[in-house]
Amino acid sequence: MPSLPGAIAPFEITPEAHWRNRREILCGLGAGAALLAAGPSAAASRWDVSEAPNSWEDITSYNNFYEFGTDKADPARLAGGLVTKPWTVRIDGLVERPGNWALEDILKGMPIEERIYRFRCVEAWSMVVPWNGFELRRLLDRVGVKSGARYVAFETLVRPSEMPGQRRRILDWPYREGLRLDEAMHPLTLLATGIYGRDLPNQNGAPIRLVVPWKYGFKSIKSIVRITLTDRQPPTTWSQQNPREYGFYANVNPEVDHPRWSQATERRIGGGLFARRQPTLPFNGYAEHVAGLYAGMDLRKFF
Ligand SMILES: Nc1nc2c(c(=O)[nH]1)N[C@H]1C(S)=C(S)[C@@H](COP(=O)(O)O)O[C@H]1N2
Ligand SMILES: [Mo]
Repeated sequence: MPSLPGAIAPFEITPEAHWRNRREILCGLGAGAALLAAGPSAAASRWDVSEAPNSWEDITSYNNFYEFGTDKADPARLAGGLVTKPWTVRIDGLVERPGNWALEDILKGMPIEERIYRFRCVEAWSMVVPWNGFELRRLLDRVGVKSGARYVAFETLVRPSEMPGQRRRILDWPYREGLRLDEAMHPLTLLATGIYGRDLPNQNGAPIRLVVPWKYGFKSIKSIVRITLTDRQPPTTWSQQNPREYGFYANVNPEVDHPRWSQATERRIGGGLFARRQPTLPFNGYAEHVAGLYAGMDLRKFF
C-alpha cells in the first residue's frame, strides 16, 4: 500500500490504540459503565492474561504457515492473494447435521469473544495475542455431536494456485490437526476470526483458525475448511511427519524436551535482541483450567 513519506498508515496504529483505550476505560470505570462506553464486546474475559499483548506488527509478520513457505516472513509476503470470501466449512462425521456451512451462517448469532491468550510455538518462542472468535463448543453444540464421537479432526484449505508452498511437497497436504472431544469442548478452545478486533490477516489463518492456548502452536490449525467428528484419534500433520518429535497431545510442557532443544524456557517475540528468556509454564500457564483433562495420563508418553 503506497503511503506519504513520514505518514503513519491508519492500519498501523488503529487496532492497538483502540484496544488499549478500551482497556483503560475498563480499568477506570465500573463494568456496567464500561460496557455502555465501549460496547458489549469489550468486557474483559475471565480467560485473559495480564501480560502486555504483542504488537499488530509482531503478530502479523512472524508466522508459521507452510502453505506459503517455511520462512517466518513468507506468509506475510505471499498470503495476500488467498481468496477467503466466500468460505465454506464442511462439517461431517459423527454429527446430527452434517453439511457445508457458509462461514457467514456459522457466524450468525454466534457470541464473539475478545480474549488475550498466551501463544507458544514448539520452536520456543512465544507471543501474547488478543484474539476475537467464538468457543468451538458453540459450533459443535449447534451441529449436534453424536454419542460415539471422541475426537475432532480439522483440515486446512488445499489451493496451490493461491498457496505457493503447496506447489511443493513440504508437507503432506492438507495440513491436518485434531483434538480429543473434551479438549475441543473446553471453553478456552476458540475458533478465531480476528485479532485486535479486526478480521484475521491471511498470514494468521483467515478467515477462521483454531486457537488452543495450552498446546504448542502447531495445533492451532489455520484457514480451516473441514471439521470431522470421529470415534478414533485422527492423523495429524506433524506427528505423521515426525512422530518422535511431535505427539498428538502437544501440551506445552517445560519438562518434556523436544529431542533437539529444551522446552524449559521461551523467548517472547518483540522483547528485543537482549531480552532474557523466560521460564515456560506447564500447559502454557493454563494448568488450573486444563490439567484435569489429563489426570492419570503419563504426559511423557502422551506428549
Ligand atoms: N494450515 C497451517 N496451520 C498452521 C501452521 C501451518 O503451517 N499450516 N503452522 C502452525 C504453527 S507451527 C504455528 S506456531 C502457528 C502460528 O500461528 P501464527 O502465525 O498466527 O502465530 O500456526 C499453526 N497452524
Ligand atoms: Mo509452531
